[in-house]
Amino acid sequence: MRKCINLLLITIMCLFAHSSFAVSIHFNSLGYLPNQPKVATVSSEFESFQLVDAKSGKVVFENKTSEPVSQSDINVTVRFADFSAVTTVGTYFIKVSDSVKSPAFPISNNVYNSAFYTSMRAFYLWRCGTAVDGTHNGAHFSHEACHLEDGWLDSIGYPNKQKDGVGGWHDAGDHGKYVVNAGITVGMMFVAWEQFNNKLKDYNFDLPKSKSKLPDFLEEIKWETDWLLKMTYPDGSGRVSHKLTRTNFEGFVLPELDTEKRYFTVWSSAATADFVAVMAQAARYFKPYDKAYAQKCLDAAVLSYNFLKINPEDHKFEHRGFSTGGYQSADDDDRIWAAAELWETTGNAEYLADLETRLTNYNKKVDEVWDWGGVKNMAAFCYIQSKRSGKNEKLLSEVKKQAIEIANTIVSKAKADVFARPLGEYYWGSNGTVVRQVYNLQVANSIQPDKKYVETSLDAIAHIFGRNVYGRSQVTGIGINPPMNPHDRRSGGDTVVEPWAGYLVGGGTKATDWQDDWKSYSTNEVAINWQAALVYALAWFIE
Ligand SMILES: [Ca+2]
Ligand SMILES: [Ca+2]
Repeated sequence: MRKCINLLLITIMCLFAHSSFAVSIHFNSLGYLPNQPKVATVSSEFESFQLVDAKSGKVVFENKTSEPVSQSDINVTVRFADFSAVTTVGTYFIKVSDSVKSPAFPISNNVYNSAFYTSMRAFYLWRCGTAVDGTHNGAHFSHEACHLEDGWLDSIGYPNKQKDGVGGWHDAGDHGKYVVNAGITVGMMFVAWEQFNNKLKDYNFDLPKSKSKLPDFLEEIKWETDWLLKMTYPDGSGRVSHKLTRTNFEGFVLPELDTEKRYFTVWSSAATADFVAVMAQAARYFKPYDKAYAQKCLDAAVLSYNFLKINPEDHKFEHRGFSTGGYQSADDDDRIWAAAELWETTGNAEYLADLETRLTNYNKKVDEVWDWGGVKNMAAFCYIQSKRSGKNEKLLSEVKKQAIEIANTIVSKAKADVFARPLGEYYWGSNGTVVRQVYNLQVANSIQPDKKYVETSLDAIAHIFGRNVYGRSQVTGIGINPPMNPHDRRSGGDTVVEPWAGYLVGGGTKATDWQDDWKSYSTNEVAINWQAALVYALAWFIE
């Protein structure tokens, strides 16, 4: 009954939101950086526009919109309103007629800071094995300590035995924990740390008090790496369980109400390789703060790498009655990533040889579209950006060339899309790839700096926060008319109307089929892998 009342309220709020905002104007509702391009997409009937200072009411800029442009996959004809000439910090709105104007937005160097805080803090709110609570815009979210029995070993040959698997983050809209998806998630967050730690090291995410001396950003990642260390088999072999879940998905309840037994499942070589990669990264980035922990991570990475070396076949996850997320993936990309990160951490020639052999064997060394099922880019980009010597110059220049070509393709796709979407296709979770491609663009920019890579990265973020066909933010609690009904068990299971804040939803699986409906797991779920890509993209552009 409570749910019915919530849904009714939400419906009323959505109707109100729709009627109060002009969706004739599709823009980045977070705002714009002063010295970067500023473009909105407007309905084709508007041939001119004004930019108005929200405080004084004065028109600070006016111009014609572009010629009309049509796009068939979303069946729209639109024009562009370009106000890049305005570089003065302030709060503005776009006006296309006496009655049609956008909500106010800032032009400032810190327009991404608050979204970055909230989207990174979302990981804390995903913590399993502990109580969490947080407030966003006056709404309070909390759950009690959960899943303290994690987990049971029956599935891997130890009937009625338990082992400590408490901790980590819930994976997505469900409460399960999956190593393959944790891999790309933590991997992207460590890349953010590698590249932007000057900005991140002093960032405070209001985490619970702890004795740790770690910067908050690393402390939150450690919540996950601590759990990952528990996912190895108890036999000391270095094999890693594919996941820790129930046999089937739980209902739409808060985590502490999900009390059915959860199991360590059988291992897979993809999960084991991703474990190696992430533990090798952890060894690098925790070393300045905690040498003992870094060594523990490195030892775990080497043990599992050596296990994979003597077990070279692609050992798939066997479901054996589990119907929770499959995360089934061929292991070649995971193995090359493992080799890359171990080389970057240790400089050991054996790992470099493994990496270079595998990279040589790929014709396509860099991917345009990628997610948990294909992490080759993590290896290729580590190789490109590593400062270590000894690289095969011919191979390196080929990988760089391909990275540039792919980035140029991404740029051209954004330019061809009326909402500057840099990804030319739609599928489950494609919002995550829209922001993950920012890593492709960052790598290209590091090889051959060009403002088009920076601008397309900002286009990707703008698309997520409102410059899209819906004219709506794709992140709960942030930006214009954000999702209210994500496929998220915490949001569905509590009595708070607003959804848990800061979460990127998966987005349409076709150009116009996104539904803000909790039942639509294929378009409106939340997930750690997409979230990490959002955190990465925003981290580049925070002040
Ligand atoms: Ca894979
Ligand atoms: Ca709720």
